[in-house]
Amino acid sequence: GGPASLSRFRGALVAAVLGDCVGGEFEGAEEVPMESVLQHLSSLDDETKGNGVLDYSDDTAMARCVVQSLLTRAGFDEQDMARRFAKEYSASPGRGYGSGVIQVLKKLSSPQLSDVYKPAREQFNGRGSFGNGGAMRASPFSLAFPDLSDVKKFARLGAMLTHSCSLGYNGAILQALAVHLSLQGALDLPEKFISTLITEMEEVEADKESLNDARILKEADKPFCERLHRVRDLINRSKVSIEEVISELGNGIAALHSVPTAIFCVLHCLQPRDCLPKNYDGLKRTIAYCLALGGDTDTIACMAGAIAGAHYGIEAVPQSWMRCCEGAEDAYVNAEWLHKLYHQSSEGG
Ligand code: R7I
Ligand code: MG
Ligand code: MG
Repeated sequence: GGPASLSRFRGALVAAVLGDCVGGEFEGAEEVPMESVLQHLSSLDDETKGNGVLDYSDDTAMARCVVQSLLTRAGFDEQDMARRFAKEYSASPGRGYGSGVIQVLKKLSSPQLSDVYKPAREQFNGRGSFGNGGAMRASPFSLAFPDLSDVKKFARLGAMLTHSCSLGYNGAILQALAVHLSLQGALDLPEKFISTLITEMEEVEADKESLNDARILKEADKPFCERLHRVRDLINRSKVSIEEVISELGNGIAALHSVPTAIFCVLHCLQPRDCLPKNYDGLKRTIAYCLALGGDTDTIACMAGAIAGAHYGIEAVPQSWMRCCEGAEDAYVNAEWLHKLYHQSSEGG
């Protein structure tokens, strides 16, 4: 489809759910042989398997809250979104939430709370979390707002409801930027895609909080930019091993160690790769590659899935995978509502 087509919206939202559901199998694993990944993925083609056998985790649970809030309020409403996060957590606490964020979600459910950003600020001795929980649910912002500055502004605020450290919420901005660009067809020119991300993040990371957090946490001046430069170096190399990707970019639960990694996976899998089956198309390659990295596989596959899904569109999503994943059908339906909202806004209505 063309830029911002319905197919791209569906691809983004559905493939994010798929990444989360199929990635759950390997979350936290240190080494994942590609053989195990391919075995897991081919088991999804087994017709005798029931529908929705793979549960989604916190990644999708929170993304669904973001989607519902944006649609119901026809825009960003921090009170409404915070309430939905808290309600979702208390209804299904067993979705694999990060150990820190649980405290925030409990505080958010208090009816006395007036500043919904306060519980997040109290995390980790007042510096806030740098986990990837803000980034893992950032994609829907790119599907609701056509304007780049809105995408950045609301992805940041949406993340800050649980992640007030700049190394957390800037990861959400980066993820949202990547989905926004992919939706426009920007992955047709991968070099330009990565330079645009770097240019945008140069500005995002130039603010006082970001520079200060980076200094305190002993990271590079502009940590996400630095990682994006590493992504660019890696995609320009003829051969890259899984071990090098992990050591250069990471596969962990910090946003800094997972968002650039997800972006790399998408770029790397734009072409066929020797380690992946010849009959796999780009979207399947991307998800398989993410799982083979081990570590935070559900979240990296979820974020890469959103970016890749926005590029390849819903036609690239295997029907059998969709059938196996809880919440995939809802994502398919919600994508159309987001598509409407996005195009309403772009008409200036
Ligand atoms: O970021 P968050 O929502 O977790 C998301 C991850 C994804 O992989 C999900 O799939 C799920 O498995 O969890 O949850 P947080 O609790 O805010 O952050 C995750 C973890 O990052 C924390 O439990 C800490 O171990 C670590 N962390 C920090 N550690 C020290 N200092 C995050 N921020 C800090 C910090 O400032
Ligand atoms: Mg998860
Ligand atoms: Mg995870």
